[in-house]
Amino acid sequence: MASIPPPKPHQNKSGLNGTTIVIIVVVGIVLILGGLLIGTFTPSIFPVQASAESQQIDNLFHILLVIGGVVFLLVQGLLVYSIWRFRAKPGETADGVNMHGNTTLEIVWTAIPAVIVFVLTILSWQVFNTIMSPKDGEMSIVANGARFNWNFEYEMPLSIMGKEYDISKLPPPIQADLADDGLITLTSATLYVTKDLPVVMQMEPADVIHAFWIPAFRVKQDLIPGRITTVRFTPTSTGEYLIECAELCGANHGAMRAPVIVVANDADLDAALMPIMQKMVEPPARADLRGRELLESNVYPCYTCHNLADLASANWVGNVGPALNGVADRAATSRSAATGETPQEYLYNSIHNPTDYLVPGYGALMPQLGIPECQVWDIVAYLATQSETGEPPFEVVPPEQCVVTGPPDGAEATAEATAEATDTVGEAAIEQIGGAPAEATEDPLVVNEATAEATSEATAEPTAIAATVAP
Ligand code: HEC
Ligand SMILES: [Cu+2]
Repeated sequence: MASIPPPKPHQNKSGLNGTTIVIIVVVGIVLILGGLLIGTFTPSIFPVQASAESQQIDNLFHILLVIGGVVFLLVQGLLVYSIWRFRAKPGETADGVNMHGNTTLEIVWTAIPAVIVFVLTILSWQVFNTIMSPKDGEMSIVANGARFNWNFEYEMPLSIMGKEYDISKLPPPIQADLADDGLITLTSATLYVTKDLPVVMQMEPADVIHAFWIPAFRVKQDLIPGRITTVRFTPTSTGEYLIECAELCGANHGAMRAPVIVVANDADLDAALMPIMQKMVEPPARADLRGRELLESNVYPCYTCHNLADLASANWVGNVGPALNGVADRAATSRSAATGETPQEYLYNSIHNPTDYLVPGYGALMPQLGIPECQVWDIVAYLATQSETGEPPFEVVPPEQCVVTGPPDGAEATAEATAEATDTVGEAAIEQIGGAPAEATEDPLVVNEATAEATSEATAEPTAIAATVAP
């Protein structure tokens, strides 16, 4: 039993001889050169650098790659060497040598990584601080993430329209928005930013955790329910890049992408945002057309969950929620029967309080998006047209504050004309009343005045038309 003597403890040689020192130095040089090679060539597979931050982050990452490369080669090298040098000889079955350890070695391999980690902490902290410190003249943008899209809110002056408006004739919600700070909040499905203009972006999700990620800017930050998170970046090259969601957030997470377009200067930014503001200050007179425009703009994530043939060209092909084809007929029959609501109440609530009533077979996936009330009514007016016949099976009567009392006949003429003309209301109205000067088509307010004049002679009883506003 006790016939096998315990293995003799291994004796450490004290001191290193000349050959060992040469080998250590040579191996060290090879490792560092290898790390530099890895650190130099790996960045060639990175995305382009399109922001000031991307340069700082890549520089830091370059250092990490060199250090990581050295450690990788050292560990893998020792592994391969040990497999070759210490493998069992044929017929050798005894245990290996019993090592009791080497205090010097342990101190060295603890101290070196500690110093490396300490230095990296300081460098990372510096880069993080530089990126997150407020910049002079930075532009403030709000980003909203919801399964499964992004939108971006800007505060812009009316002057980007490049023409004069009679503020008292603008849609009432726009007047209210202008009254506090002289700026209009507009929402875009594309993120527009200006080259060399620092951006500070504040973000909050409507539902679950998402992550805002622009690979070309090296910017990545989670959106956390109930909390506002911030990112800062300064674009440095014009062009179009991609925003992605980097947090698995549900069935259509892979589609949660949006373009970010870096324009050359302020004038280009104004020009990019102008069409969005135009839809707000010169909205179609008909609520259903405003609703359609809103849904078509893909500012809200509806299209990523719902399918709707009428908006197929605007990418309405989602299948997380029920298809909205014929939703007006359902609202008027089975849905109002199931909920005890009027069809318009049902549609309103299905958007505003989506989980109050769940369509049979579907879970509580639809978020409360906080869409302004009058916009919801515009969407309801549009959804009411989604019936078998194409005619609304019920009338949508929005509440008082979403209705503007317009001039009687002119309003109707305008509305009818708009039904035919698919583009601008103004032009159609001019055709309808006839004889307005050509340049008037440029300015909807002139059109409105012309319409009012034409109708002041008419004697038909006044009709209220819904004249609320897009975003
Ligand atoms: C994250 C996915 C998701 C998004 C985004 C979403 N919905 Fe829904 N929607 C659903 C689901 C799931 C249901 C069925 C369950 C329910 O009734 O809430 C539904 C139900 C509906 C219904 C009721 C349909 C019926 O047959 O009665 C309407 C109307 C509707 N959504 C409109 C919209 C509109 C408009 C938007 C954008 C403002 C939108 N949804 C955004 C998932 C979504
Ligand atoms: Cu997401």
